[in-house]
Amino acid sequence: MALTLAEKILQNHIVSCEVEWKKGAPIERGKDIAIKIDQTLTQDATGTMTYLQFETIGVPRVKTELSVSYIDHNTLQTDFKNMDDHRYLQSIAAKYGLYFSRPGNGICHQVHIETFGKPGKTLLGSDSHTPTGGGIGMIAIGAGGLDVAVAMGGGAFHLAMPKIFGVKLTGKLRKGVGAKDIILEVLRRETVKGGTLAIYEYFGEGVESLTVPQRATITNMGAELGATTSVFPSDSKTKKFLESMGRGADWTELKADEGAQYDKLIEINLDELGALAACPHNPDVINTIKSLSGKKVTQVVIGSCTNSSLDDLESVAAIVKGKHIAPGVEAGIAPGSRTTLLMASKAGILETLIEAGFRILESACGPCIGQGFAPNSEGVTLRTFNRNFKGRSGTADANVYLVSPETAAAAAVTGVFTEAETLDYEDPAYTTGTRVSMLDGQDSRLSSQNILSCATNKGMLIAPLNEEEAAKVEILRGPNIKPCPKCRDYAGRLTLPVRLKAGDNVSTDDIMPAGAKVLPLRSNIPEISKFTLTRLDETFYERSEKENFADCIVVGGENYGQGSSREHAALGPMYLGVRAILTKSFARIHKANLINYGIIPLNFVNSADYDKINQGDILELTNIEEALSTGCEFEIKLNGSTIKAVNDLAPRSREILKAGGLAAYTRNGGQ
Ligand code: MIC
Ligand code: SF4
Repeated sequence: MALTLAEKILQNHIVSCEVEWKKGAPIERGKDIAIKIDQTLTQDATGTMTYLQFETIGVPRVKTELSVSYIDHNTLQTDFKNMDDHRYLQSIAAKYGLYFSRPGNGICHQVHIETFGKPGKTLLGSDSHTPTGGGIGMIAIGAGGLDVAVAMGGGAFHLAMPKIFGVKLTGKLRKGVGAKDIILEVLRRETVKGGTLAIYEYFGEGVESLTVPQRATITNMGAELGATTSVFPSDSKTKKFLESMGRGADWTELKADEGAQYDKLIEINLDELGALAACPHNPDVINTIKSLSGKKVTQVVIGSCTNSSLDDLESVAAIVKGKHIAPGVEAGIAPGSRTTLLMASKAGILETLIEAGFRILESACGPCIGQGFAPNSEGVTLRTFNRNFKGRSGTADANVYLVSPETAAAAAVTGVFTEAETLDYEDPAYTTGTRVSMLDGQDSRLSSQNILSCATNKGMLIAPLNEEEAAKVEILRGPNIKPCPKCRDYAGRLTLPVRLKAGDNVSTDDIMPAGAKVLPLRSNIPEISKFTLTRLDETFYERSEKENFADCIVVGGENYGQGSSREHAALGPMYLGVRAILTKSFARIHKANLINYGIIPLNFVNSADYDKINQGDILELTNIEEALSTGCEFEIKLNGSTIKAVNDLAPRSREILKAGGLAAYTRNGGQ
């Protein structure tokens, strides 16, 4: 039977499955599968909670082939807290056999693909943009920190067998149109919830024309589709990329079987694609740059794990060369990794950017997570990032547009939305009519010797210690690092007031904001819980405190919990008493995090019931015990009438809820 590439990699890693399956035959979609995880990654903002949990598992050393702890989010150090976290994470890496990527080495996803990613392997990361690794043919999945901790301890990762959607690319991108425009086009068609419980697999002749960094832009932002992950084949381009990085031996060829069937087919002709933008305030509010052209821009920021590769910097440099940032615009650029920065410096790209007036930012998440470079009030900011949720930039009334580096560069020099392809400029990457990456090692812009010397300069990466040395390491804990709180005890029946009723597309930034003020509290749940749901209701914490943090429920609309993998968006509500969340639908990672922390995720059988509920109403969950034991629908009483909620929980998820969360379930011997 012909299989898709995604299914082949998954099948190579399956350790158990809810239904019977035979290798080589398709697995029923939606059924719980458990896969072996080869590699893990964490970043500092989710990492501290991950390792606090990992410490409680009690294994002396990580059991994966490779685990890496990155510092890239909390690098704005305004007091002791962030650096204390860095030191804690470094000591953990030393003790438990992980690589440690020091602050300044770059954004986890960019560094991982350059340094560690391998075609055909599985990667689980405590960051929603982990699917970046799909750009080199990995099955790379974002998850909550507790799931990553379990994987580091040797446990399998459980997920619902995804549907596999095929994206067939034909043609070639025109100069001035970016890989970002491809994923924006997919978002336009599919929306932020179109990819729930699905993998997007790219194929077709158009794939061959895309460089590895371009592919990684697409798989990175597949997270915004709500997808489990996205994947590209591993071909000759992948081989050249890995060779440039000094890792040719890590390459294997991978592609779908001839005649593989997809659960859905999307076709995009790259010849016809123009520049696009995701408009305020959601990544699927797509418009053409043509229709926005002439609109004034006040800020441009290039960077983030989506668009900060050498290819991206080169595209920008080509457009701004010999020009200057327009007077009404502030512009910043953050190379995604120190390796990229070094290469950009050797290739003369950095010089062009400095001459054009860019402010060169640290190789870190920075403005993408609201740490610096906040726009002006009511500002119009063009960013090459992947998320534009209201307030995430640090300015509540700013208008954030997500665009390609090409569009960002064109706006930076003209001061208005401009289609890059309407500008007259030379791009050395396009001399042959298709983009050739310097990382393909094919041309003279940067010698392969120079590329290799940058790629192999690894002083900012600390390798794991041997077991003897590791045993001597002392874990360093700053005063802001507090243990992860315990889940509330399981109850078979609950009477819950509706403490908040929210609308559609509530993001994890709404549930637990990031930004310079809140991020340093990621290791301290009692403190960070004070910011729970403040974006939607500033009184949420105060009201919870007034109720003595009594049990309660939150009601939401479609796609509740989209965005980040941060478990803090489950931990904060849990700490304040939220026992269940009733919505029209959930985003995948958030739903898994809720289950891991003992919060029951409920979906209306009939969405119209949403309108019957008001904030302050009392909902009685009368049959929790029966629903979790048998899998029957949940019954919720409201003023004498019954509302039904779907029970689509896998048997293992139901057991986790009954145990009072994943930590307790694992302690009791659950797999
Ligand atoms: C994000 O882009 O929202 C983050 C910050 O990288 C998060 C992780 C976090 O909240 O720490 C993510 O995407 O998972
Ligand atoms: Fe960092 Fe932004 Fe990427 Fe999240 S989306 S990992 S904050 S760069």
